[in-house]
Amino acid sequence: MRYEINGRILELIEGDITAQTADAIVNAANSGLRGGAGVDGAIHRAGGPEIMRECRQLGGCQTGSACITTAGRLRAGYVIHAVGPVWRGGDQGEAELLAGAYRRSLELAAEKGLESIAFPSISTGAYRYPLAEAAAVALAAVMEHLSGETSLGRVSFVLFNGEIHEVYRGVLEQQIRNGGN
Ligand code: AR6
Repeated sequence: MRYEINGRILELIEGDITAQTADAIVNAANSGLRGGAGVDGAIHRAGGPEIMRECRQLGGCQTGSACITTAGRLRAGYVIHAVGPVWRGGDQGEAELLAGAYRRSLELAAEKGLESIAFPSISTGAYRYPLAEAAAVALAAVMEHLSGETSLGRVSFVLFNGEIHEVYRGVLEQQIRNGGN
C-alpha cells in the first residue's frame, strides 16, 4: 500500500529489511547496541562486523531514541539503530518512547539529507509491544514527519510477514479516514 503526503511516499511492504535499497535502514536495537536476535541479528549478519565496531564506539543509545552508523556490506548507506521500549502493560510511557524512537530516526535521516528510509515494526517482536498499538504510534510519527520540512521523499515499513502487513494496512487506512491522526 502507498499513501502520499505532501508529494512524499509512505509505503507498506512485506519483506526482509536487510534486502532494502533505501538510503538508511532502521534496526530494532537494544539500548546497549549489543546486537541480538530478530531484525538486529539479521542486520548484523548481513552487514558484517563493521556495524558492530561502530556500535561499540557509540557505547549505547537511550530507549526512545536512535543512533546512526554506516551499513557495512548492506546496500543501504546507513543503519539507524532505534531503541524502542519493552512493553510493560502500557502505563510505563511505552507509547511516548516508541514515538521517540521513530521521531529520532527520521530526524537523523533528515539531518544527513537522506531521501529514503525503511523501518521494521519496532518493539513488536522480543519487546512484545501489541502490534496494532505499535502500528498506530509508528504511522502517526511518520505522517507527522512527512507533513513538515524534511529531505525524505519515501518512508517504507518493511513488514516481516503477511499478518503484520495486514495489521499495518488496517491501521493506516483508519488513520487516513480519521484525517491523518
Ligand atoms: N526484516 C523485517 N522485519 C523483521 C526481520 C527482518 N529481517 N526479522 C524480524 N522482523 P524484533 P524488538 C520483525 O524482535 O521487538 C533483539 O534481540 C519481527 O517479526 O526484531 O524491537 C534486539 O537486540 C517483528 O515484527 O525487535 C533487542 O534486544 C519486528 O521485526 C530486541 O530484540 C521486531 O521484532 C528488540 O526487540
